[in-house]
Amino acid sequence: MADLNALAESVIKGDRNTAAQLTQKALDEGAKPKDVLEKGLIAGMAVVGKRFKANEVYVPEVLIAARAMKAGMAILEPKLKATGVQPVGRVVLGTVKGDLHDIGKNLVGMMLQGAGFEVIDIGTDVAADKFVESIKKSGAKIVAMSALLTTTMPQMPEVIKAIKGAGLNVRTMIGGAPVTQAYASEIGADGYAADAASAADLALVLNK
Ligand code: B1M
Repeated sequence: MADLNALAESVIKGDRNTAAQLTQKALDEGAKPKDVLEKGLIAGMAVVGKRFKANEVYVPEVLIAARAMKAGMAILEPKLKATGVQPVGRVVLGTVKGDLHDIGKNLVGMMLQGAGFEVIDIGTDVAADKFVESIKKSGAKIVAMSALLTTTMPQMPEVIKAIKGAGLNVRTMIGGAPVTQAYASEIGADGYAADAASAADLALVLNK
């Protein structure tokens, strides 16, 4: 029997070599790719997300855990595709126009992947029309925007306006250090999350 708890533990510890080895071993032993993903890699990342939210671990530990998860994902992904396992949803993620900060956005992306989403990361300094183009191209149902500057926050309602103008039916979520729930409500975003782990939880709710 494949030891998926040990795989989850290797992600929590950020041990990428063990995560890769245990992913391969689980597949060799006949574990279903979906179980390896959900009970191994995602389960591990969920624990890291909870600890991050509770300030029990910090950004470096999350980055190292995400690296271990990615090492396992690299082995698992072809098998998932071959067995037709679908991601739980698809999210377009970017930092808004004029803003080059990407550390928080990247963490959000990792947590979203850790929760089973396919993430289309369109980078930093992203104009409203590029968000719209990416939603159309990918068919994503959620758009996640990050802003770290008070001067770039006003780009968020611009993106929402462009999405509505294009007649797209997507849920919008926002975050970043200067962003608040009050601001999300003011601009008509569907959700706000204060940190990367909460962003993944929120996306799961918006995805329903
Ligand atoms: Co800049 N910077 N920076 N900077 N920078 C800040 C943000 C600032 C607060 C520093 C300060 O003055 N005290 C300040 C903004 C002030 C303001 O607007 N109120 C500032 C400034 C002014 C600037 C420049 C204008 C400086 C200059 O050139 N004069 C310039 C702007 C460049 C631009 O974007 N156009 C600039 C440049 C830079 C660097 C390039 C040097 C570098 C960015 C490197 C990079 O990202 N690749 C940088 C950095 C590193 C910072 C600080 C020090 C750290 C930001 C960070 O990465 N934090 C920052 C000061 C600070 O925060 N202490 C600062 C760690 C990261 C994990 O946290 O991004 O908040 P954060 O993400 C969190 C949450 O916010 C949330 O989850 C994450 C993890 O839990 N979250 C989301 C983020 N996005 C989310 C999306 C969601 C949900 C949650 O849903 C979609």
